Amino acid sequence: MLLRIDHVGVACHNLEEKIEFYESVFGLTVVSREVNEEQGVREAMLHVADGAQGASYVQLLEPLHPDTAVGRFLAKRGEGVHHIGYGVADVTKALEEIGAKGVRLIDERPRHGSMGASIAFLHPKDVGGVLTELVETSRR
Ligand code: V0V
Ligand code: CO
Repeated sequence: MLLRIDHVGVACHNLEEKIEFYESVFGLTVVSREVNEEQGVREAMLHVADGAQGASYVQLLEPLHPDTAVGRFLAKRGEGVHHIGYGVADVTKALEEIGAKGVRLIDERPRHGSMGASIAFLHPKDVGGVLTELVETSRR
């Protein structure tokens, strides 16, 4: 069901500073920057690699307000890995299958994600403490 790691989401206080860090230390390149009001984030995707099943990225996330998912995470835990995003062929189908196994779905239906993807989150409490995102990419 999981095709690849699409992205690792990293929570940070200052997006521009973290982009500079990833560019200068790892030589990564920003391929997309978006504000996603629904998710409460300003985010950037940095391309890491291309694989047979598609590309993988680091997603840097800055909260739009303290009272958002990433804002609360930063206040509680500080900067660091926030979620893992796995590529799936069909996010609606994956949600059905995973939900049927008793895993709590944060999103019952797909939401708008970075670069035109359809995304949905699974509750970290049911995934061993890992906030897990399913990503159906619009890139083919
Ligand atoms: C919270 N918890 C986490 C966590 N965030 N555990 C692991 N990883 C995380 N990132 C734990 C937290 O420590 C609490 O456990 C418990 O879950 C409830 O958290 P809370 O402090 O009450 O925080 P809430 O109200 O923010 O709820 C947590 C959830 C929320 C996961 C339900 O953050 C959420 O709905 N996230 C999904 C949306 C999201 O994260 N969007 C931003 C990325 P204890 O302390 O009670 O044990 S947007 C994105 O990735 C996009 C657009 C994209 O990829 O394209
Ligand atoms: Co993400």
